Amino acid sequence: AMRAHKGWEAQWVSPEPRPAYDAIIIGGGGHGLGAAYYLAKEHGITNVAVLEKGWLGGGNTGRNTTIIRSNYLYDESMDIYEHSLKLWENLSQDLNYNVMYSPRGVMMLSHGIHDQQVFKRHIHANRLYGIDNEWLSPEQAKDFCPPLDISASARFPINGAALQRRGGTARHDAVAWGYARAASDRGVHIIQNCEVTGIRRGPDGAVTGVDTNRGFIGAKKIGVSASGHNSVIMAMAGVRVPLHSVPLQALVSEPLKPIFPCVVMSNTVHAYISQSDKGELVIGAGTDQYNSYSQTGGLQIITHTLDAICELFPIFRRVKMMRQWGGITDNTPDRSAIQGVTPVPNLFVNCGWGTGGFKATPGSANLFAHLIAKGEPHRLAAGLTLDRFRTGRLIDEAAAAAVAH
Ligand code: FAD
Ligand code: PYC
Repeated sequence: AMRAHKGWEAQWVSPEPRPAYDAIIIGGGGHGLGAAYYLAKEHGITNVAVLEKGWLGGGNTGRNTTIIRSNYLYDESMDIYEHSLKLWENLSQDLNYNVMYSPRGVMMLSHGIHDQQVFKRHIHANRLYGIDNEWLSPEQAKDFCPPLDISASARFPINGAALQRRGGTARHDAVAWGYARAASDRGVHIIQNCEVTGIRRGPDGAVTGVDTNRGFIGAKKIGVSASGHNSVIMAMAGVRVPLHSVPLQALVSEPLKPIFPCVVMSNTVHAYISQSDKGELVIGAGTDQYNSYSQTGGLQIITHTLDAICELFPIFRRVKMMRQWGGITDNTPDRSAIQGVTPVPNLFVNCGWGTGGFKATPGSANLFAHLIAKGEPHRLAAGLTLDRFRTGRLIDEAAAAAVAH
C-alpha cells in the first residue's frame, strides 16, 4: 500500500551546505529548528543552517512523554514556561502544521504533608503570577481522572493534587517537522546526517565555523542546542558547562480504548502517565542514577515505575507494555536551563533543559533566536545565565522538575 504513496512533496529541502552562514545552529531538535524558524520569521535572518548529526527529532524531541505545563516556582522559570505555553496555544496555526496540542490538564499527585506544602506553595506563586494552578481534594482528583485509586488503603495514599488545566500534551514529531518545514520555507538550510566534530575560533577568540563529517562550514554566529550532548559540543570550544548527562526512560503500552483523560504525574512514586491518540498509555520514569550516553537505560528503573503505575491505577495491572526507550538529558545542578552568552564571542548556548524541555520548546526557541540575533538575552530569559553558577544566583526548580533525579 505504501507504493501508492509516491510523489509526496518533501516537507523541507535538504541542500548541500553552503561554505558559510550568518548563523549555524547545532542540533535539529525542536529547540534548534524552532530557533532557526524564529530567526527567519522574527529577525529576518535567513542565511542560517541547522546541523543535525542524525535525523530531525531523533533526539529527545522524539523521545519524550510530551507533558506541557508552566507551573514552576520561580519568576525566571514562570516567565519562560508561560511564554512557551502561550506559544503552544497558537503553534498549529502559526506553523500551519497540526502539532496536536491538547490542553487536557496536568495533575500532580500529593502523597503526604510535604508534597501538599510544596504544591500549595507552587499554586500560590503561580496564581500571583497570573498562571492557573489549583488544589484538588482526593475526590476531586478522582473525578478528574477516574482510573485513579484514592483509597486510604493504597500503599501511597493520596491527600490531594495540584491541577494545571491549561497543561497537556502535543505530538512531539510534529513539532520538529512543523518547525523544519516552516524554517525551510523561509530559506533556512536543514542539514541532516551532519555531525559537528569541532568548533573553530579566530585569533580574537570568536567563532569562525564548525568542522563536520561533511567538511568545514563557516559561521559568524553559532547556537548550541544539542541536549544530552551539549557539554560535549561546548568542550569543542573550550567551555565547561555545569551539566551531567543521564538517560531518562519512557515506555508505551498496547493500545487501549480511551480511558485516561488527562496527564498525571507523581514525583513521590516516580511515574507519569497519559494516553496517546493511538490509545497507548505513555509512561515515564525517573532518571537513571549514572551518567551515560546510552539511549536505553536500566531495567530496574522502569520496573519500579510500573510498580508505581499499578499502585496508582490498579485497573492497569494486566496491561501489556509494547516498547521502551531512553533519551540523554542534560541536567544542571539547580534543574533550570542555561540560555545565554558564553565566554567565547558569538557562541551562544541553550542547554540544561534536562528532563523538562519539551514543554519549553516554542518559548526557548523563540528566546534563543532573540539571543542569537541581538547578542544579548531577551528579558524573559535574562535569569538563565551560565554566570549564575559563579555568582550563586541559582534557580532551584528541583521540586517543579517533577521527575525523580
Ligand atoms: P533534542 O531533541 O535532543 O535535539 C538535539 C539534537 O542535537 C539531537 O537531535 C542530536 O542528534 C543533535 N546532536 C547532538 N550532537 C550533535 C552533533 N555533534 N552534531 C550535530 N547534531 C548533534 N520534557 C517535557 O517538557 N515534558 C516531558 O514529558 C518530557 N518527557 C521526557 C521523557 C523522556 C524519556 C526524555 C528523554 C525527555 C523528556 N523530556 C520532557 C525532556 C525533553 O525531551 C527535552 O528537554 C527536549 O526535548 C530537548 O529538546 P532539544 O531540541 O533541546 O533536544
Ligand atoms: O517536565 O513535566 C515534565 C516532565 C514530565 C515527564 C518528564 N518531564
